Amino acid sequence: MLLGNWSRGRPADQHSSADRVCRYFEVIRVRLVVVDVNDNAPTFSPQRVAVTLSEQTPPKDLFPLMPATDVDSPANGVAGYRLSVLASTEPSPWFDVRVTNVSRSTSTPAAELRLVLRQPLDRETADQHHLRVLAYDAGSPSLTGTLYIDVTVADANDNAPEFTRELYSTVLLETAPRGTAVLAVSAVDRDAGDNGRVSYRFTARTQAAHGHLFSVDESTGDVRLSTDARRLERTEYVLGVVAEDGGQQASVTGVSVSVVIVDVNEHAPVIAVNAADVRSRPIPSSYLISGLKALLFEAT
Ligand SMILES: [Ca+2]
Ligand SMILES: [Ca+2]
Ligand SMILES: [Ca+2]
Ligand SMILES: [Ca+2]
Repeated sequence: MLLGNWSRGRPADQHSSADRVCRYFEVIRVRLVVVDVNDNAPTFSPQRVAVTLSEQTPPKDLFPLMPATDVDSPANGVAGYRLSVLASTEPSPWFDVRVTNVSRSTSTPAAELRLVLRQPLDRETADQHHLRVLAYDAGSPSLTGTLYIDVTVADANDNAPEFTRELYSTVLLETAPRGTAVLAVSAVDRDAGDNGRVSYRFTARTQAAHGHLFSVDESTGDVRLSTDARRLERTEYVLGVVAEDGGQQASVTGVSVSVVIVDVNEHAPVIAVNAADVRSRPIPSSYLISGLKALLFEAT
């Protein structure tokens, strides 16, 4: 929009003789003022950024963003920013944007724009956050520009392995041979990569006391007999098993495994009868029955 005013030069009769040739002309000074209208929206460059943050990043100001620019006058320039979740347009519980060092002297009033973490992240809850930052100007109607932010949450070793049971127990027949699978323990770690890779071992005490009788598979958690069960001297063994993740600062969790050794009925009853007594005289059936001696025993 153009606004203007104008002014005439000196009257012709006051001009010098040299000016008389121009007597039929007048000098008009025109001052034009261009009045800005809001015909430009705020613009981000780039329009999409990717940010990777550890899930242990403390909440505070972080990650500077390039503020939007608006080539209109400050009156129609950038007025503010709004951050929302991309999918729902709702505010994000984790992120916000903050403008600092605002200056109205240029067409880019926001000197600094920062992505702000409002609360701790948890990769196991959400490993990606897709955000939208809307820059709006002060014009009427207001125009907007959009910045897309893709946040990837990097894993930290913030979970210890968890066994699927609080206590494992089983029974083992005394006839079980060496190599028999006693049972399998299992633990789950919610972290990713090495932080979530679980390995198993006996506690130092169990390894020292019973490591020659039982073994635990490092990767599967299978507990096996390392000898024939007949060579076991106790009727019950309590083994301490540890699950450990592969993080640089490993987390460990322990569990008890109870193994009870049970007898096996390997020997049939033995009946002892005095055959001579049976042949020498008639015996009532009731006597015969009462004279039988049955002995049930088991080898030890
Ligand atoms: Ca504008
Ligand atoms: Ca976590
Ligand atoms: Ca872990
Ligand atoms: Ca984690």
